[in-house]
Amino acid sequence: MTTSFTRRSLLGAAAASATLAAMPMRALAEGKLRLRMSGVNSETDQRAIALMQKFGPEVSGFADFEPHWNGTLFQQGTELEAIASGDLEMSLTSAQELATFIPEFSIFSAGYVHQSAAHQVAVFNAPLMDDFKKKAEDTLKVKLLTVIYLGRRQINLRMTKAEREVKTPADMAGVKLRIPGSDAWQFLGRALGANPTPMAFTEVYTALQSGAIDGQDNPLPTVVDAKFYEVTKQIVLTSHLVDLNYLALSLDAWNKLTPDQQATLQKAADDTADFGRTNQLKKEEDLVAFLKDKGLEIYEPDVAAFRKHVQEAYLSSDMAKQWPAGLLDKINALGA
Ligand code: KDO
Repeated sequence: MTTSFTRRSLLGAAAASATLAAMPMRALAEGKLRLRMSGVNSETDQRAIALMQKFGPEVSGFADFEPHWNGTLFQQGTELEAIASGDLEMSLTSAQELATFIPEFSIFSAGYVHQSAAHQVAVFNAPLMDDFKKKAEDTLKVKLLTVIYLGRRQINLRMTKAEREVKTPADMAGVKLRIPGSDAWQFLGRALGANPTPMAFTEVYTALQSGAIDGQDNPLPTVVDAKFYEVTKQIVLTSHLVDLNYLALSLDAWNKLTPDQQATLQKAADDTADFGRTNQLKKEEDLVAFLKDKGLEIYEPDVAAFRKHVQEAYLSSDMAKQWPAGLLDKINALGA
């Protein structure tokens, strides 16, 4: 079960860290800025590889990048609280997590809104994003450095296609689909027609193996990096969410840097995002053959039916009422 935390506890921690930020700059004078990062992904994940090959070396003149993968430092969903309390400096946060504190972020987590990796970049760099970045800084003391391409999420089931063929959302009725714990994520699971089951990422493999869940959804590279293909039988190519993370940095850490160091760190983040995106896109192309070789059945459902059902669910939801007027049109206009 994902460990959730209350808005109050997070904001209390942010206030505490604000006093820390007032401390003299001796921390930087004595040594390099410590940048602890926690992620639940594996070290073979393209995001981890890009961060270790690009970000770490590019900031090494003034900062020590300390990645901790596989959820070994903090559990999924607790990283933002850890950053606010000064126990962590970086994470791969998501629009779904941010929406827990800033509800309008849910628009960036809605199924079938982002159209491609390039669309994600255009949206993140557009003026429409400025207010969202400021709210993350004001509310959570977190600076969103760049957008990281996670991939197109697909439905991945334990059952064989003969046992459960999925053509439309109606075919997902009763399927216990694991999806992360926040409300925005659970909404997506219901919009797909499934019975969403909240669970931390690090528990998914065992739950698939034991049959505690019927399936999960993630991009193909994650299915391989987390070895979900060993305990599942089919992949339904819904591409229901062109998913992303935001590379999040403690604002207190950012404010300890000189303008030149900030510019170097920002470039390191953008280089990391570009490198990781290119490699993740290539992996997505290559892995269909790999997964078929592993015996999984991979096929396209009626994607139009999924898109229609998911978009109608979002547009008629209370969640959409929290989206600033006209924002969805602006996002769509930036697409292909
Ligand atoms: C997941 O838990 O399904 C998810 O894909 C959610 C993402 O936001 C991100 O946390 C990801 O897991 C991890 O980085 C593991 O790939």
